[in-house]
Amino acid sequence: MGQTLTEKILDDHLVEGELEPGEEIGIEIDQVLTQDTTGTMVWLQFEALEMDEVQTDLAAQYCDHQTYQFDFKNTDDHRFLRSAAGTYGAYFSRPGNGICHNVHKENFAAPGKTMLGSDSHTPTPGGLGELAIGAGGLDVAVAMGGGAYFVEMPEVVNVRLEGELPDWASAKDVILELLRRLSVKGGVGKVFEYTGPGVESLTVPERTTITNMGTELGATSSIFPTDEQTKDYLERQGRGDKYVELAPDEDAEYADEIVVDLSDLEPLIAQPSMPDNVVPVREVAGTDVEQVIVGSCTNGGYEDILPAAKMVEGREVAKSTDMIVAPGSKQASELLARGGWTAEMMAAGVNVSEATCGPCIGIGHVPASNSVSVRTFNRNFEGRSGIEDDNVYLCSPEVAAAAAIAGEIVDPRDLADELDDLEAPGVELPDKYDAGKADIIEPEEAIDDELIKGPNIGDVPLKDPLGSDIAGEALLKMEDNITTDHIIPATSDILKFRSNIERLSDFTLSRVDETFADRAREADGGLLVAGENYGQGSSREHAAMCPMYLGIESVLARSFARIHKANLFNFGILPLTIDEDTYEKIEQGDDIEVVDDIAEAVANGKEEFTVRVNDDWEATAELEASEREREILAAGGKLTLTKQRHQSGSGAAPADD
Ligand code: MIC
Ligand code: SF4
Repeated sequence: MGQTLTEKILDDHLVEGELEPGEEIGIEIDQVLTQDTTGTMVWLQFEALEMDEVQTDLAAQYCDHQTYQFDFKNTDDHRFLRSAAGTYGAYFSRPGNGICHNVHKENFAAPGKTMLGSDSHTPTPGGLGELAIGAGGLDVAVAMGGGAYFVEMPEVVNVRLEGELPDWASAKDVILELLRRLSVKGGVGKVFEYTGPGVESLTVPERTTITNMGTELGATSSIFPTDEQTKDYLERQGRGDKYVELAPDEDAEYADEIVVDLSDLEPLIAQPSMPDNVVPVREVAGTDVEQVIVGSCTNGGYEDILPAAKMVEGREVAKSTDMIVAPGSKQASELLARGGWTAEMMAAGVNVSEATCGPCIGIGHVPASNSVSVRTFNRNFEGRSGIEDDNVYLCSPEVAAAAAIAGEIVDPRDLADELDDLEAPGVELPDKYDAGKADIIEPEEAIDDELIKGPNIGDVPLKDPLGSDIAGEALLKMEDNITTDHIIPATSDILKFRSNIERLSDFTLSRVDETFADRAREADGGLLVAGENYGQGSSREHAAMCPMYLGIESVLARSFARIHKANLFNFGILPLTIDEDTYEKIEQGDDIEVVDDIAEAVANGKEEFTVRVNDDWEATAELEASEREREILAAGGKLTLTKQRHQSGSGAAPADD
């Protein structure tokens, strides 16, 4: 039987297990990516593991989320990250050089390689045939130390693309269409592999928009084969030597097939406040728009901003609407400036920002109260923009620019009918991505050779080994699709404590219940109860670390998002799955006891646990965990376990993890 492209790359990197869907596999990692808000913990953990040097072919540290450095704590974090990259041998991308996924795509992404990144949109370079996976920081630290990465072998789904995109439909509409059909849970445990005749019509930047936002489906990764488009893109980036031809076997078998006829697509938009709340733009046309932002790792490239710039050229943004362009990278900014496009946008009334994630997580350009913001981003979770009860819509740069011109949501096809000189801008790549590299510090150019820690940089918290009892109050009962933005929000006032778990934990679940952290401290721990897809969204391990710090011992949920579940294991929190009846019956404030000698049961491979509620009724909860995950839980977390092994010399380092 032939192999899918995903299986081929995994096979080439396999160090443990078999490529059977659902089985745990260990793979070797070639490249590692970290960014400023997760990176500090990555390096603190790397330090705690007593590693000397990065062991992967390449590691890159980006500073992209909080580049405005509102607080010295952010600047201290950036300085620490530069010192860590220098000390341990990673590339360092300076604040303002751009978003990790964009800068990585431009400079390092390579077909056929594996990558692990401490950011959920790490799968972006799948658009160039790299198999890239998002993970918690500790998994990234271990991989950087040469350890294998362990993940459940995903099902590989064939997304067969047919036809070609019509005018005004874009790559964003491909992924919005998949979200419309499959929902934010539709990709859990899956890799989406794109095939079919429609692939060749899509440029690499269009492909990376799709692979980037595969994360919103909950997917483990997304990948395209390589072809002339890939070669062409790499050559224009001056990296033609990295090209490798990659394709699935003709008789490859997929777990499922989804057909998308590109020629049937029309401009789509995700309504507040979930990326899968997708409708045709025409359905919400006429909605007043106060703010439009073009940018982010999904649509912040040169090729994304150029269409918007062409649309506003020679016109004015509606007086009732602010339009902001936040490029995904300095390369994009520089090319737009050299091409005269920045001046055109400025003349049209666009506010051109530095290259940053910023507004995507509520850092700058927070929308006004009761207003609508239309963005080319990938997430519109409630409150993420920096204001509760926000109304954020997600769409393509063309739909965003149309909204900025009209001051209201409008299908660009209808706007083009109205304004007879508005033409579909199409997709255009520059002849050469000729831009400076001054903001990348190579390992050989390192400025520092020891870690520089500011006063806000704390220690990595450790948990005691798993005990025999887990009992306590159900401190919070939550609904379906709780995001890590709910668990630990990312806005500026909170983000500055990412390197200081003691302070950060004060904000745990504050978006769901402001009293939570105080109650958890008072109760000296307890349990959490949640619906489906608990922990979707960001990879931030802080969403497990902070509850652990507050004494949370177990989460009872209908189902878990992949990265968050791994993070719960890594920080020694027992993730138990419950059925719908149990979920419905448990109430916040109930006393819950997991009946059993937990440490022994976990170590012995027990899958079903009895949960006793209020000493009154009982239900069954399941632990779906590999042997490795059980060991991690028993030890009180992955850092403790890895350190123990390191010290005892028992096959030592993370490589054997
Ligand atoms: C996000 O988009 O939510 C982030 C901010 O990039 C996160 C990383 C983080 O929380 O630092 C992600 O996607 O993993
Ligand atoms: Fe940055 Fe937003 Fe992309 Fe996360 S989703 S990496 S915050 S641009």
